[in-house]
Amino acid sequence: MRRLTSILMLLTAVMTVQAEDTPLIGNVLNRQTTSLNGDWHYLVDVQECGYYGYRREKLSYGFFRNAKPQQPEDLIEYDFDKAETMPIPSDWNTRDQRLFFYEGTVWFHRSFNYQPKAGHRTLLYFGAVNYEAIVFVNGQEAGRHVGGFTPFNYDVTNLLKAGENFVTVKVDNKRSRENVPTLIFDWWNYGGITRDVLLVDVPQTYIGNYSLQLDRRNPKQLNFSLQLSAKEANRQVTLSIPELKIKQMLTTDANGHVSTSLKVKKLQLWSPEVPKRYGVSLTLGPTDSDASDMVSDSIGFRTIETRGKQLLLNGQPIFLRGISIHEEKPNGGGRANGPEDAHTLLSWAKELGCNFVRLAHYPHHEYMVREAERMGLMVWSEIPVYWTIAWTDDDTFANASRQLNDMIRRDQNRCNVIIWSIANETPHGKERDTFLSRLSRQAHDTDSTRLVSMAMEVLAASNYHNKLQDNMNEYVDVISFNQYIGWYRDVKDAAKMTWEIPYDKPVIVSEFGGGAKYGLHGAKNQRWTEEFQENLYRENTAMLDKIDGLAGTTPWILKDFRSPRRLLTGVQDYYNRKGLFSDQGQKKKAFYVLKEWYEGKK
Ligand code: GCB
Repeated sequence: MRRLTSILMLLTAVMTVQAEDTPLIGNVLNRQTTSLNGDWHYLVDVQECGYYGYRREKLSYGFFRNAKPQQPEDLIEYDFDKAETMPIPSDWNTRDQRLFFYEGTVWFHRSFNYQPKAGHRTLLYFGAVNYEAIVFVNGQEAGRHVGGFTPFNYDVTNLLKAGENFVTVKVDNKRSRENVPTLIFDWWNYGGITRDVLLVDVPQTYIGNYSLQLDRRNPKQLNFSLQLSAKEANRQVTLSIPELKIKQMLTTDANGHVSTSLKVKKLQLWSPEVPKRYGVSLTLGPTDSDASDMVSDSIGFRTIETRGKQLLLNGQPIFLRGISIHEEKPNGGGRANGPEDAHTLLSWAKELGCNFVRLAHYPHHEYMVREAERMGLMVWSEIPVYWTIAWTDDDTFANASRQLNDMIRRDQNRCNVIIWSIANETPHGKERDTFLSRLSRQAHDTDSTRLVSMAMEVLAASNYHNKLQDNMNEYVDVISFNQYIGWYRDVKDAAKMTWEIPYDKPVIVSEFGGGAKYGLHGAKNQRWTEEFQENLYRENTAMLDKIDGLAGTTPWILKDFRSPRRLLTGVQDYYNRKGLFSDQGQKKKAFYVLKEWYEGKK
């Protein structure tokens, strides 16, 4: 063993340049990028022998070195070039039958050609990797990231060389009690590099991220701020919005930061009916030099606020005709990851009459939010603080907090996002309250132009009277709760139910629903039939109409989705069947009940 170690260490001795943990670049889709999507080689490493030695010591000559035999007698027990390939982005569970239930480590590897540009830097960007990613470039660690649904990037300039380069990613989706989400959750734990991989070409100092928003209280004022990637003073930043005849020159302060407020006279606000966005361009001077940077965006403006139990969009009361959606491909399952998937799923929501979608239970890919914005759909975006998190673990909190931050930072210029949700169905208790109130404060501090909510539970009803009581009520702007009358409780109860939400805030019923297998027909009291689900929707919508202050609903759920908790053979077959569409995209009868109810809410 020792001999092998030394041979390999010699073989693979490379420089020890470390890449830095680089703050998330904003609006990556409109930067100068080269896609690294496509076929990547992969190796399934059940015991992580590419990373740990036989005494579980960390190897300095692991698979990330991409070693090749140099002499005929050399022993190297892996070869990425001969390994099978998988298209990226994707999930391994639906790409390789052997990996359907697999939770563990898979190595991904590809090579690419690169020519450095003088005075430029290169970021390596991942839209998402589930769950833990350790990223290596040319055998050197660029960084590691936890959390399966948020983007991250590393400045890899110093790790790259002219010509052939390789990137290797150790992806591990093992669940653990301390993770976010934790050990149990009702969706498939799809593993892999599930979103785009990009090389981003930026100047030495570049536009890091920025925010352009309508002032929360004053619809005649735009607030703008921008942060450079470095603390460089006296750089000129130009903000222009040609359609509004705005061209504003600003100079960065010692932190490489600019901010300003602009008065606007006539602004067409974004709304589901008219999802207007304005072309915006940002330039970092001096222009016509290698140091300049330019980013364009298209940004909409709206206000969202509450008044008592009312929700106001652009100052007008609005009812959120919503639906919950998991990030799965519209026809056939697997992780959704592109603009086409987004368009199909959101078209179904539009057909249902929706003006709102709840992207459950984690931040969805960026195309989804952008496509929803284009199509006039408001968005609830959420982090996977789901069921029972390790409330007292500092690392767990740091992880959740980082996911919240990155979710907000990625989408802060998407005006259709109106609600950041910090949790789903969490158990009452002091420790939970501390954890969640910190997250709520963080969301408010990071972004004052949106509302904060979380999906709560009504614990028990006595004499059919449901009273929502949750200490978190004071930390959220919108009260939301899930309830399953007709599914986890008798449907006949619905008509008798009364609801008391003792808080002067708008109310969203963030989940209700029941399962049906598409094509299974029978009496309305026969579980799993489309008629059962149809009746459940009838009873529930009638009941919801009696909730005082109801400002919207997001029934559970648009489409059947894979879940390891749904084992009933012949009916569930590892699918949660509460979709209004089947996993193959066929409409069930309940779809029409909800559509009709939403017609009446317009
Ligand atoms: C819930 C959860 C959701 C589940 C759903 C169900 O309350 O929030 O993630 O999938 O119930 O189907 O039981």
